[in-house]
Amino acid sequence: MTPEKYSANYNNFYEFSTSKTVLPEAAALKTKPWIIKIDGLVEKPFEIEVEELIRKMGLEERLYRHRCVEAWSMSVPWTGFPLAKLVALAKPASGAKYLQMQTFMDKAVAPGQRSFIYPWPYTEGLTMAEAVNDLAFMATGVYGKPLANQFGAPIRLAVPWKYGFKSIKSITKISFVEARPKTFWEGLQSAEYGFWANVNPAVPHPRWSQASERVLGTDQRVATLIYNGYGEQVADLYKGLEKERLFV
Ligand SMILES: Nc1nc2c(c(=O)[nH]1)N[C@H]1C(S)=C(S)[C@@H](COP(=O)(O)O)O[C@H]1N2
Ligand SMILES: [Mo]
Repeated sequence: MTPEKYSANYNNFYEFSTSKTVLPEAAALKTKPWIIKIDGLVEKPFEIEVEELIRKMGLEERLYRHRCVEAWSMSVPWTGFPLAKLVALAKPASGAKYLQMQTFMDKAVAPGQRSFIYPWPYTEGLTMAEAVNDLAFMATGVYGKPLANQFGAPIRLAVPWKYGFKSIKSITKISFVEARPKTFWEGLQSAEYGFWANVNPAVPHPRWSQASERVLGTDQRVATLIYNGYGEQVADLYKGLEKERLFV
């Protein structure tokens, strides 16, 4: 949904971001219990209910910049835990090179999934090195409250140095795999939304510039920063990968 539609319905981001304000389109999603499956190249595949996972992982808060591929941005105060902790819990085998994440598939809950044009369910992926970087975050809340359904309840990814579409919502499965997984948008339109999708002002989207961004809630456009300003923490992840399309 576009920021314009949100702001037409709600006074501010705080109001629509809290659990009190579930959008009618997202109300049918039942998040209790919520089972997450961990499988693939791990010591032993398992399933875990999200409340139990949160008890094991603990919660912390992170204020992250969020940069949409469509050139708008905002800051988001997430609650959650580093993805690295979940990777440690999963005990991946040495052959595991990537994480593939998947959301639920339920056409009654998400009528958009009835469309055959899209390769539902939504999937995303990260390299193991990206997943264990301290910035990669599993969010369970925002603005100090549990995520509202429309924001990816009960658990979603936040990778702030990448364009927002990488941050898959309502995760039900994480598979540790050897080959690079095909992501949802890559399958549809790889020229515009690739696997890496790192923020870079110097690499335009095929249909618009990424040089600057509109800051939601203000009239400002500001210059976009490489890796969305997180280069010090993540630039090293891409050494030796210069031949890849790192910024689309
Ligand atoms: N599970 C899931 N996560 C997802 C998506 C999706 O379709 N399903 N879409 C992605 C894209 S392309 C965008 S723009 C945002 C949309 O988030 P919004 O509905 O809060 O605007 O979620 C991202 N994460
Ligand atoms: Mo999107």
